[in-house]
Amino acid sequence: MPKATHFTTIEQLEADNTKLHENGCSACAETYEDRLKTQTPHCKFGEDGICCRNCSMGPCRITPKGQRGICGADAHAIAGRNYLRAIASGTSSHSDHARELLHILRGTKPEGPYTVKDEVKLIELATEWGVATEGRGIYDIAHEVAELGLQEFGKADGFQRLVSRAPQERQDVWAKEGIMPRAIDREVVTAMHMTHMGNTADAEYLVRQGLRTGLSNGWGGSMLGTLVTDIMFGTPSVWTTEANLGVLEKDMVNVVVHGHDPAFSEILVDACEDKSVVEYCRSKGIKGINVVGLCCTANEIAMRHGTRMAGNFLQQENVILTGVCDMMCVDIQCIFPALATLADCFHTKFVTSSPIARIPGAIHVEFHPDTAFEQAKELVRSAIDNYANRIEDKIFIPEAKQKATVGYPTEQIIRHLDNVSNSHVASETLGGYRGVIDAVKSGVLRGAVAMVGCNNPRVRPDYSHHEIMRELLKNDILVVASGCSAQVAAKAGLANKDAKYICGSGLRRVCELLDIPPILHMGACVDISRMLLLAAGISEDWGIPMTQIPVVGCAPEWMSEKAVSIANYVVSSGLDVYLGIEPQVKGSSQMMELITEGTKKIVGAGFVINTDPHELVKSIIDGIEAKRAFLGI
Ligand code: BF8
Ligand code: SF4
Repeated sequence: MPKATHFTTIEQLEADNTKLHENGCSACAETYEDRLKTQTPHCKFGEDGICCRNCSMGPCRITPKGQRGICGADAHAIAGRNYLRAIASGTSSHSDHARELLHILRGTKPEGPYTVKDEVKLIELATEWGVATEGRGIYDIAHEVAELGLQEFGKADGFQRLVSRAPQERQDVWAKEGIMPRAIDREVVTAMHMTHMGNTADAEYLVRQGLRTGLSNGWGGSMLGTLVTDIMFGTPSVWTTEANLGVLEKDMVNVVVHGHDPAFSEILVDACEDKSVVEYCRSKGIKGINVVGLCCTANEIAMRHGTRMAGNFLQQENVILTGVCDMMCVDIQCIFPALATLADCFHTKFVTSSPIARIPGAIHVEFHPDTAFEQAKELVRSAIDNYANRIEDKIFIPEAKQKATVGYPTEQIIRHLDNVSNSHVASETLGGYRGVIDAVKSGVLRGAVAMVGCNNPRVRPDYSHHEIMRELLKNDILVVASGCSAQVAAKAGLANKDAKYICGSGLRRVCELLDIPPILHMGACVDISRMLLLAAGISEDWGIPMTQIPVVGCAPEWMSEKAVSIANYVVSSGLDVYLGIEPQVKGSSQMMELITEGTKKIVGAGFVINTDPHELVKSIIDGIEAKRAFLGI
């Protein structure tokens, strides 16, 4: 068994963080820790979700003496409307990301820069959608599939096509409850319309539209995003890589890609490997180019190239504070506007690329599909030129990094299960998820948890993820992880095959047999759609509804509106979601009841909220055991 020191503790991560902060202070830089002080305590009305500025009679807020806004909206209406608007925004973000990718797929051509890499996945999707494939060129098919995918956003009639991938039981529930997702834009627009002054004031109907809007993300936008990414850049496979700030190199040009859009990061990774660019780097006497990822982009490129991961959300400033980030290139979502000013305190070139995310002080280079590769090479050359501008006194690279095995989309999980024969854990009948289901039925595995979401300075960053994951592993509960949660696992050394040594004996046996780490890295936040398909596959192979499988979701430090949308589609899909940060609806007793208990009556699942990670993980384990007891296993 490896020593405890084999894993990186939260205390070690925090010590590095403190040193980096000091490094920043000496460079007159300000970070989120400084700004947090000026924003604490937070506005109570905002925290409770009971301020409204949906019209200019307001803003209105609910107080003991003012129980209604000027129009008469009460706390429930106001909190419900704010909540639904968050879901609409989160759904827009994931879905617009997918839409951009579909536009690129529509323009793919054999000579690139964007091509079709996974033809099998394209043909599968084309067949599912009734697109003729016989005797047609692959690009012809890709363009028609892209066209149909784009129609999922604005079609006048019908529901999301990918809903047909959900178990029939779920589809029946959604149809019966009137929450079957229509066109994605339609659901978002309806949510915005419902929350306009003078429309819905009944919290239940706001929550119902939240479920429907979330579904248009999970079984629509996000799933489309994942599929199209796989088609254009390849379905991920297993890679061993490294994670944490120690992946930055003192004697190499560090190019950091940050954000979410793989169409951007893939091209940059290619540009960093381009022969002429590498030669240019050597001509300057520099050892090489070190391209690393941040946030969800890190997950995307790690799973397709083995690219190393510099960190998650709250580490984005730390990357610049090391003093060796020669260029940070960002696209969309979760990018601190603070990075532009922070970069000015160091030598870092901070480059934005998307018209959706313009930031004052940044160098803006708008990428165009046809010229993307040339633009990317130009940027990397400019990063190489910038290497000479480093300021020696400001350099501090924490040493901490851990090995991580990443890249487990559903296809990989099935492949691993199929590779096992005559096992003690899996049944004789292999194929699909039978092996894992038998392991759960026999109790070797107790269940599985999808660990997702961000880190958040409202709590001790990364701590909740860390504590919860370790406890789950000890209790023979398999973890699948995505987004910033997956990176906590990677940084801590828990996405490493050696992490089996801290697992319970059952999970350890499964890891040994399948040759997997106990935390399966499934990708970025859009890839939570992969988790939906995993849960759907387990439910169908088992022959029980999704609400009954001992699988739940957990977002212990969520912060973004995307996370609110995700939580809604996971719950709508029948899986309980455990939250460690309270949704901003606390000022409404009705809303609190609706999101925890009310949705159980609609979709059979709800939120469990607890800000103490140890209590939260206990309730997760109890929840899984209750599901097992119901099944009599
Ligand atoms: O989509 S987990 S902080 S990086 S929102 Fe953002 Fe949260 Fe990280 Fe990716 Ni997801
Ligand atoms: Fe106030 Fe009603 Fe206007 Fe909201 S919609 S700001 S509660 S008057």
